[in-house]
Amino acid sequence: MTEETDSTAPETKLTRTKQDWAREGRFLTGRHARPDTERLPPGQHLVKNWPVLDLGLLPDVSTERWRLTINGAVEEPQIWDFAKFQAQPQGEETTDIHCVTTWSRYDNRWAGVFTRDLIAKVQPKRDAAFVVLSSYDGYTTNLALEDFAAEDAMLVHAWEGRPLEKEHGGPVRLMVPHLYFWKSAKWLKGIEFRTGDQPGFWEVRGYHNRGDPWAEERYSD
Ligand SMILES: Nc1nc2c(c(=O)[nH]1)N[C@H]1C(S)=C(S)[C@@H](COP(=O)(O)O)O[C@H]1N2
Ligand SMILES: [Mo]
Repeated sequence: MTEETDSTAPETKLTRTKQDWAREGRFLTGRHARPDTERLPPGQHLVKNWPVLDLGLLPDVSTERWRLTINGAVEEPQIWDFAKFQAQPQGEETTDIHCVTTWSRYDNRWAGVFTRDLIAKVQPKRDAAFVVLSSYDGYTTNLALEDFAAEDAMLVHAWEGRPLEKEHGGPVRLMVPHLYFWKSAKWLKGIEFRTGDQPGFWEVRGYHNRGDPWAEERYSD
């Protein structure tokens, strides 16, 4: 098992359990569906509440201390404090979320900055093809730039008209609704644009590199 990307993230009992599930192929139905015909992806069930799932550390990042570094293969690297983040073009979106542990939650109303606006600002270099997100709890996750740039993907600071709760990644988290929710890093600290891919915390522990819920890309083979 390679662990070069997450030296600061801890191994907990839940981490080990989820890693076992990945090895066993837990929850796999073997069914494929299309997002335009089936709103609920295969093997998922709906929840009304919003579960909290993370490594079990709750980093204490106030809006005063929060900084977001955007760097790597970009023309205009940024370091944003919360005021600078709030000064970016703001948008709203209502999306469904799908966790690999099989819960889905419909109609979450978010406010924040669309990744496409962030991308326009930093101007990725021509050969940038991936991003790696890093978080204040030591978590990391990777996405193809194309997935990160999805039309409805955002850096969110509010949910249902209220500031995003700390348990759910406040002050600012990623929200990429077309992929399993482990790609949506909470307590976002860094976005590195890269020419090469670099699997993150779950991706090196047996989770799929992309994580499309409708194709049931839960685990790597
Ligand atoms: N920083 C960080 N982000 C994270 C995680 C984490 O452990 N740390 N867990 C991921 C997983 S596995 C899921 S399912 C979602 C859960 O988000 P929620 O707790 O707001 O439901 O956050 C994702 N983002
Ligand atoms: Mo998850």
